[in-house]
Amino acid sequence: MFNKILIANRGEIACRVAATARRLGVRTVAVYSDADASARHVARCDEAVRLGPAPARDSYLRGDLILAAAKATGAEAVHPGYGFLSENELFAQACAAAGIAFIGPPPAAIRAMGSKSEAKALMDKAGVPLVPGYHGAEQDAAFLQREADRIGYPVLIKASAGGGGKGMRVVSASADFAAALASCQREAAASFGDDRVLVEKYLERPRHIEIQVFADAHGGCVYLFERDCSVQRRHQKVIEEAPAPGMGVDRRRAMGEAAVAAARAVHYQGAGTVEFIVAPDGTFYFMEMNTRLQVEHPVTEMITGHDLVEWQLRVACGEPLPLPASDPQGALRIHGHAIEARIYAENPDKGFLPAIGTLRHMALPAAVEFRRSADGAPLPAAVRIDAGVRAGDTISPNYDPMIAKLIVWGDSREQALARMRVALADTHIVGLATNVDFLSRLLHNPSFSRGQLDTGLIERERAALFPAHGAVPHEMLALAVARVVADERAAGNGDPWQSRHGWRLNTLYTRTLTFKSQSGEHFGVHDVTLEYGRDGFTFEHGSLRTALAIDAVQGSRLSLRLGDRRLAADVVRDGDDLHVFLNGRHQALAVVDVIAHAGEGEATEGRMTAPMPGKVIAVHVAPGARVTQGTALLVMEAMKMEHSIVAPADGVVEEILYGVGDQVDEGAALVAFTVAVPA
Ligand code: MV4
Repeated sequence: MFNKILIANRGEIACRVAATARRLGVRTVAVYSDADASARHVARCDEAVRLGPAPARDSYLRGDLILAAAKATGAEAVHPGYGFLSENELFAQACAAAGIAFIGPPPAAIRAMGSKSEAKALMDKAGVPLVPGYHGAEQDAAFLQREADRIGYPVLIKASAGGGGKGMRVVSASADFAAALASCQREAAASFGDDRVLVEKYLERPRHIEIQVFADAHGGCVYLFERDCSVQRRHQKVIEEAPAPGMGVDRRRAMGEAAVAAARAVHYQGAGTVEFIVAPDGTFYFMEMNTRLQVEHPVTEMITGHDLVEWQLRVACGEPLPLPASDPQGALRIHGHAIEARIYAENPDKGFLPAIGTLRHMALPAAVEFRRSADGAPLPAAVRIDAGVRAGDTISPNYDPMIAKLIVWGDSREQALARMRVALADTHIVGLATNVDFLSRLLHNPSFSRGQLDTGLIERERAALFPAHGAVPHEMLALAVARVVADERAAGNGDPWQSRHGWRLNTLYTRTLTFKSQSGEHFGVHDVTLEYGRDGFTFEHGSLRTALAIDAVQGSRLSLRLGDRRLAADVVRDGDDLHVFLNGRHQALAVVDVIAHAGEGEATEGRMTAPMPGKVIAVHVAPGARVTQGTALLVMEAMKMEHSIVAPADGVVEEILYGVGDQVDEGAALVAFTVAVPA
């Protein structure tokens, strides 16, 4: 086993590789850019080497600097993670040339799988099923037209150099083919510098099912079953799970054996994923092979109980697969069901634009202890969090905006679904937009819950997954009000006479709190009335008027009773913003409290004016009194509510311009006040 490896990546995958290396007693070297100097992955490694400025091209893509760091620290191997240089054949070659092990496949395998058409030709030869179509070198338009007519419509034209859905055209009728071909060739030339295309039978509502394969340097090669990654949005995976819902034993074996055949066809070594596109009737076709460990590898680890990074390290230093040589495949079993949700800093209300900002608050579900399956095999925790950042970190625009992966395991898909719903409900992130609410809605979506998955699910369920933002539910506002009141109490405003809102022992005191909600371009303003009663409050919002009592406040956790309902939620304050996390839903509310800002702009002049028309009902201080900021000076009644006028700063009350019972107009000067000049 290696003594020391360099992890040429960042974020959650770097932390994850470091965790396994540490467990195996392998020392780790982190590399980092200036944006990551205090990042979690640096803290998780034994040593760290600065690469350069934040942009990936100046840091994590600089293979020369990474190799120099490996040599300088004596690392015997480099783990590339995924993305960055993980499928860069030249970097893999440079590692070998430098005598440093590249923890991944041979460069030739990377090359072979890097070209769509070369990969398909290899698969065809290996007997791996391909979508009916033409993948050859002939690009004459008339020839391709005849091929399309032979295949039968609808057909799909794909740029050979394309990927991730770019440069694809669906053609439904022969008459449309020529124009679509020309357009696809033009786009391919412009986007990839290569106008070659292939033509395939178009599969309607396909699923994306991929097989994890693992090969060692001694001819051993196994499949670790499948992952269903059909739930995607613009070719970005959102939810992945293993095993695939509805997968039969025979089809699993057929796909697994086809994937092993694909790996053997390119003399594969290490962790690889063979992606298949699957028609609704279950027929599967090779799509592409990824020559790296994938983001979603944890769901495979959860159902098999194996650590794929440990296998990568062992295979890279020449060990055989850690399985019985007599029947390695037979030693692998599926236990239960695992689901992964990718938590991204992105804003679903704004087309999933990446969100940047600082994680002011990040509460993630606790990992749940180990389980043992029916046959006693050790299984991973039922809830696993792979996070690359922690509270206080800033999500940089330079890299993929992933915050963490939530991975859950259950005895069944239903149990895994239930655990993921709870895990998402316990994921509270404040400071930037995330996709957590969207993921929660997805996990509750009936089609998804029934396992009716295909690559068009999100688009088809759009109305349910992206609800128009309507009113803010009463309970969200009640929790927001409770947070405001709890914070005021905590700030020492317990004394009713000193309360900024003029508590009156002998009369009912009511106040208005105004909140603003924003979602995308939509704004909402929500007025809540709170009556202070002897043993609690009366809460009024819209048509609801009911008792509200705060039962407990522990940090961000609030529990209260609203009418006959009991509510418990995290309500996190971020400046003037309140973030309510209740039962898997997150509501952001900005506190707009008129009185709190009354007189703010007048502190320097020392004049205090009425924020609205009303009547003076109490005067607390006499002229000449020396007061501190926030002291209640007088109380006026307006709009059936009482409002305290408080000292805007430390100072002296020169004159009270009105007496009890006087009517005052909005803006009327009430108090002549001299701000104390700091000593
Ligand atoms: C297809 C297809 C339907 N028919 N090929 C999208 C990008 C690349 N992974 C291949 N893709 C597709 N190829 C045929 N003949 C539909 C897709 C496709 C898709 C495939 C897998 C996962 C998500 C997808 C989303 C849109 C389209």
